[in-house]
This record gives sequence, structure tokens and C-alpha cells, in this order.
Amino acid sequence: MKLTTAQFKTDFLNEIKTLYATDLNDTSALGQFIALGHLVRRYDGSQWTKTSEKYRKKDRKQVYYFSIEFLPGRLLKSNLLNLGLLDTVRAGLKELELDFETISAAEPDPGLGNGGLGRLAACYMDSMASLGIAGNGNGIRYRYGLFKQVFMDGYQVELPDDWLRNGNVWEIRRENKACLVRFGGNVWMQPQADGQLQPVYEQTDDVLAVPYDVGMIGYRNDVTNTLRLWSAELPPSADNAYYSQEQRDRIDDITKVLYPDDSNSEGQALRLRQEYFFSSAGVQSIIRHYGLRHQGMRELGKKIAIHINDTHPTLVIPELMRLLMDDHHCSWDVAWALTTQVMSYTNHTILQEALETWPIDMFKGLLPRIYQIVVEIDRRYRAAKTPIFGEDLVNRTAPLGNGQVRMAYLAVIGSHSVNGVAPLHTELLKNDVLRDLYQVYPERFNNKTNGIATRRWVQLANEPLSQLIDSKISPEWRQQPSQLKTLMAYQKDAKFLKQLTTVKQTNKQALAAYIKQNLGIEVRTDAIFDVQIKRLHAYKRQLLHVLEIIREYLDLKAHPATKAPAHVHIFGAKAAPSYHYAKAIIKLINALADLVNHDPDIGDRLKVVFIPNYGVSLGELIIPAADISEQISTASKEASGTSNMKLMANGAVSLATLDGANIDIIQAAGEANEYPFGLTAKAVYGYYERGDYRSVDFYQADPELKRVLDALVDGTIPGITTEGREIYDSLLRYNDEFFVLADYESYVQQQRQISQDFQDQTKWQQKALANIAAAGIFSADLAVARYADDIWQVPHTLLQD
Ligand code: 26Q
Repeated sequence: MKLTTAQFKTDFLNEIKTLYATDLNDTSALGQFIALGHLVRRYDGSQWTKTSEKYRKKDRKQVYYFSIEFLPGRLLKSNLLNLGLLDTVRAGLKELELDFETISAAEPDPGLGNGGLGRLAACYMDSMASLGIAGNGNGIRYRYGLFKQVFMDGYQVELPDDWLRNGNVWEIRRENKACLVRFGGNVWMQPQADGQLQPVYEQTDDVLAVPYDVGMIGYRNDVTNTLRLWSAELPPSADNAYYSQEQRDRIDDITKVLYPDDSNSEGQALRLRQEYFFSSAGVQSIIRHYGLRHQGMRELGKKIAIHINDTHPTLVIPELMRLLMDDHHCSWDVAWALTTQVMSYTNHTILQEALETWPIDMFKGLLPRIYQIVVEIDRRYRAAKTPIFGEDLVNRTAPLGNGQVRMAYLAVIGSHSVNGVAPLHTELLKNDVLRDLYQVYPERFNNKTNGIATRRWVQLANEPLSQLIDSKISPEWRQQPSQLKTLMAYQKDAKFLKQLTTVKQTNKQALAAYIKQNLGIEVRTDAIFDVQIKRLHAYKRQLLHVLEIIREYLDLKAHPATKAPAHVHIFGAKAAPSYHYAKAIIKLINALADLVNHDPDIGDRLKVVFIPNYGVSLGELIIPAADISEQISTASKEASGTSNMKLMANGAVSLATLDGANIDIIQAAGEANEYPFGLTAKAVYGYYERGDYRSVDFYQADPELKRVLDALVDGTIPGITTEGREIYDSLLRYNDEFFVLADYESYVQQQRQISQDFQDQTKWQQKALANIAAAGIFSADLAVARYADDIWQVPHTLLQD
């Protein structure tokens, strides 16, 4: 949209006056942010309305992306960028003697997700809007987001994330679109005059689902889509009926807090209530919207697509069946055909313990009608497939088995498409986790490699780099990241490579200032910034990185004269509050940091920095400053990874195992421009099959490794008597489940290589450039375009090369 600086200033001052009945000098950064937010909402308002009208007039097929997590990050800057107003607003604020960055930092960062899966959903919302896809998000408006992490005595302590304390400028509460979600009670089927069966519900707990809509603004294309987040409230009947405090709490609890676990399905009833709550509310609202302009349900498959982001929203399948049969009087066969036509499912994990199952007794008690439908899905699946595939395979793959509802199987059976998130991951789904279902439905399986929103992760997070890129190639890359590949023409341009070093320096200075201010640690910006930012999990192997730091420390102590570039190891990671082992690793890292950072023999040559409370906003600060991207999961365990893509796009080189999308990153940027190491997935599976992995052998064969491991238990690192022993035992007594010791040597070798290569900055920046130039293929726009073409079958406006 068009806006002059003068007009913006007038609008902004008016907004301040209307909101606060005072003048600018009397407002805080937060107050200024809220005013700006309101103003942006007004600038966007007509575009949002027009988008819905346009979709309605053209009767466009709608995509609904169901996800129990969305991690959008702060929206002020990205909304301004996408509306084309960022420069105007910055200039206007400057004339008012205000600093845009300060105001922007006052925005709370909504932590409505744990990590990769939630952030992926947010990147895809951005891309759907930017590609003109009629895309809608559907999720939960958690009253409290992911906990805030602080360290006390080196231990993680969790504090509540009260992100709504000052309200949320971006949301619109639409109480007129609320609907009821039923839990518990009894249900029985009553025959009608026409012979049809109708459910009669008795003594249900009814919850009112109230939607809050947030605009998802496309990149300079006049499109604003909707992210709809549901909040649980008392039903209207509560106005004239008695609800005990306990009943009120039970309702409140449903959307009170995000589960802080991203790997373990513990079968908690509240989690199941959350899942059904937003699945049911979302599907009800879809069907109501569809019903407003269509006669009957025949066209449903042509007009809507529902995407299931991991198994958490799988109950959309029986819920749609319920609405089609009970409310719209479809037969089972018609309802089932429509449902499978509409649904598609993405799997994000191959970890067995992360696959969701629910005890049948709990499920039946909480969702009696949905349970009846799942029983019928199960019965029909068995009847149809047993003659073809035999009883054993069908028993192994049916939605009900071992007293459990198996959500992943239900998702595959009820969808027309199931995809993994990187080529290796998809192969492992077919050959391992979902191998039996792959026999039954081979045509449903496909890969959709993850992608990232380059707009947020490069254009916004790294403005110095973006400007440097603009000075060399056409700014088209901002709309079409695949154009970044044309940067390869500057591989030999010494001046350009120097400029890349300067950009990196600038970003490192910004991060160093944050570290100094918040942690009191001084780091050299000519050091290697070696970054590992992701959830703390044994399979992600932060421990392997820690062993390398211990090695570097012992090496510097033993050989003080060693000439090597300074090394700053940077961690950002939250542990699930109940994940004991992950918390022990956090304590270990903090204890090691204490030791290393205060050792006068070490000085500024080695630093360990664990930045607390890692999240989207800190990612935007850390990623542009990274030289090394640590992607060191045990091969086969990380479905894809997405921080690997963000770091690559910002010119970090990957120190990476052949896991998830690392494989594709290494291939895209060229092996010579990365530091691959470690066991392949095949080798890991080989160990499983033969059962002959013995971690102790590695300990005994390598005296340096032995010295490093002994440091965990011999007092070298003060303050970790219990944690050090636990970790030591996990590696040696319990045989090192994630093959840390098997990969140690090749990892260390690459770290040594890095220390050498970093000294030649020209060569180093050539590698960085190769990464930046190749990162375009991991843009979320491309990924979403492939979902649109292959799965959702909706048009989009992606510019092709
Ligand atoms: C399940 C049941 C009960 C409570 C919590 C959960 C739960 C919550 C979140 C299970 C899993 C998650 C999140 C998983 C996740 O983030 N997976 C990551 O998804 C990324 C996007 O595809 C991949 O890049 C990562 O490899 C994958 O780990």
C-alpha cells in the first residue's frame, strides 16, 4: 500500500492520542508498540476483508492447516515488510525521534509451540498468504505459551509465559462464530421415522469454543489470510445454570497452557481434550462456512482441503465423519469418500516414543460418539483389507489395537496423502515406522521437504546481508529465493567475499553485545561462532558438542602455546520440564561454561555461552551471527530439521551428520562447502540389526576420548557430581543409545579442520557464499507450492524460474 512518511506520522500520533488520551512523550515502548499495532491493523483491514470477499466470489478451494502449535514470532516488523511499509514507518518514527527496533522489541513473542513443528506451521502460513493460496490456520490460543527458561545455579527453572498480559493487538475475538464442543456423557443412537439413526447425547460436558483470528499478511500481494486460534470458555448455558468451581476450571484448563513436551506421548487426558477441542471446533467452523454457499456436501472434496500437522489433529477425521453423518445425513460410504478426499497428513517423527496412542478406556469415556466412529473405521478397515493382506498385517495396522487408539494409523487410513519432511525421513517411514501401512497404501506416501520463510529469516533477521545481496543481484530474490543461486557468480570476487566477512562481523557484534549485557560474558567477534540451537534432546546430541568443548579445554590447558582461532560455543535449548536427562545436560553445559569462561589460562580463546530462553526472537539474533551450524543428531533420528536451513541461508556452514535435510543441504551446497561426519542411517540400522554396538570399545581405544569422558566424573568440572555420573553412565554403562562415542572421532576431526580452514577467510567466505546461494531451494514458498500442486490441488502464484 502507498503511504507517505508525513501521513504515517499524523496517523501514528492520532492513534496515540485516541488510545491513551495523552501525548507521545508520556508513552512507553510497549504503549508505542500497541499503537503501531493498531495502526497496522487498520492499514491492513480492508485488504483482509477484500481477501475473504474475493475467495468467496470466486468460490476458491480453501486449505485448512490444522496444527496444535503455531510459532509465528513477533509480527510487527514482518507485517510492515509484507505491506511494503517498513521503510516509511522507520523513517517516520525516526523523525519523531523514536527507534523502531526498541518499539519492535516491546512486542511479546507468542510461544504457542515447542520448536520445529510449530515454527514450520508459521512459515507455511506466511507462504500460503504470499502465494495467494486461500489458506487458513487452525490451532489453539493458549493462555500461557511455552515456559520461560531461566537458569538458577546452572539448572533450568521454568516460569510461566504470560504473553497475553497486555492484550494481543493482532487478534480479533469473534464470539459470533463460537461453537460448542461436547465431552463425556453418554450417547445412544435413536432410530428416526425415516429409518436413519440419530445420536442422542446425555450429560455431556459442553465447552464453548471461541475463535480469535489473526491476519496473515502476504508479501506485497494484497492478500491477508486468517489464522484462527480457539479458546475454551463456559457455554452460554452457564448464565442460568450452576457450574461448580471444579467444572469451571476443567473448561478453563483446556486452553490454559501448551504442553512443553515435544517427544513423549504420555497419554494425558487433558492433552486429548485439547486435541479434540480444536479439531472439533475447526471442522465445525469449516462445515458451517461451506454450508453458507453450497447445497449439500457433494462438492466438499473440491472446495476444501484439511491438512493434519502431525497426529495431534487426527480427530478431524472422525469429527468430519460425525458431522457429515449425524448433521448432514450422509451415508457412511459417502461420508468416508469425502473425508479421505479432503484429508492429508504430515508425519514429523520416527521416534517410537513420540507416536501418539490413547488408551481406549480413556478415549471412549471422553469422546463416546467419536469412539463409535473410530470403532466402525477399524471394523471396515479390517473387513476390507484382511482378505488381501492377511490377518497379521491388518492387526498390526488397524486404528485400534493393544487397547489403544493408534493415531498415526488412523491418520494414514483416513487421508489420501501422507508425507515425510525430508527424503531420508520419507524413506524411513516407508521402510520402518509405517512400513506395514505402506504395503496397504503405497500410492499415498510422498515426500515434502521442509522449507523456511526466507523473508523472516534473511530479509528481516539479516538486513546487512540482504543489502549486500541487493548490491550484487536483482532484488527479485526477495520474492523468488531460488534467484540466490546467481550469487555464485561472485565466488571469486575478493571484494565481495570481504564484504561477507564484514556483514558477519556486524551480526556477531550485535550478538556479542547481547551476550555481554545479559550474561556478562565477553566474546571476541573474530572467534568462530559455533552454534547449536534446538530443543534439548538426547538424539540431537548436544552432548557430542559438549565433549568437543571439553577436549578443546583440556587441549588448551595442556598446550598453552597452541595457535588456533578463538572458539565461541553457543547453545540455545529448552528441555521438557519432566525430561530428567536433558536437564542434566543443561546443568553440564552451564557448569562447563563456568569453568571455561573463568579460567585465566584460557582467557578469550575459548568461551561457552548458553543463552537462556531460546525462541524465535533470539533465533533472529543468533542465526545471522553463526559461522558453524551444528546439526549433529544420530543419523535417522531427526526427521528434517529447519534451523539447519535458516543457518545455511545466513552463511553458516554445516557441521552435520547425514540425517534429515542435512543430506539435501550438503548436496545442494556441495560437500566441499560443509563438514559432514558420522555414521550413516544405514550404519545405525546395521548396529541395531546385528546388536553389536559396544560403546566401551571406543572409550578404551582412544586415550583422548577416555580423558574427556573421565572429566565428567573426576572433578575436572566442578558442581556436577550427580549429573556427570549419570551422563557418564548413559554413555558407558548403558551403552550410549545415540552412538555419541561412535561418532566422536569423525566429529573431532571435522572440528579440527574447521579451526584450520577458518584462518583463510577468503576460502571460508566462499563456503559461506555457496551456502547462501544454495539456500533458495529450501524456501517455504517452494515447499508450500509443492503441497498445493500435489496434495491440496489449489492454484498458487509462485514465480517459477
Ligand atoms: C505429543 C503428545 C503429547 C504432548 C506433546 C506432543 C508433541 C508436541 C510437539 C509431540 C511432538 C511435537 C513436536 C515435534 C517437532 O517439532 N518435530 C520436528 O518437526 C520439524 C518440522 O518438520 C522437523 O524439522 C524436526 O526434525 C522434528 O523433530
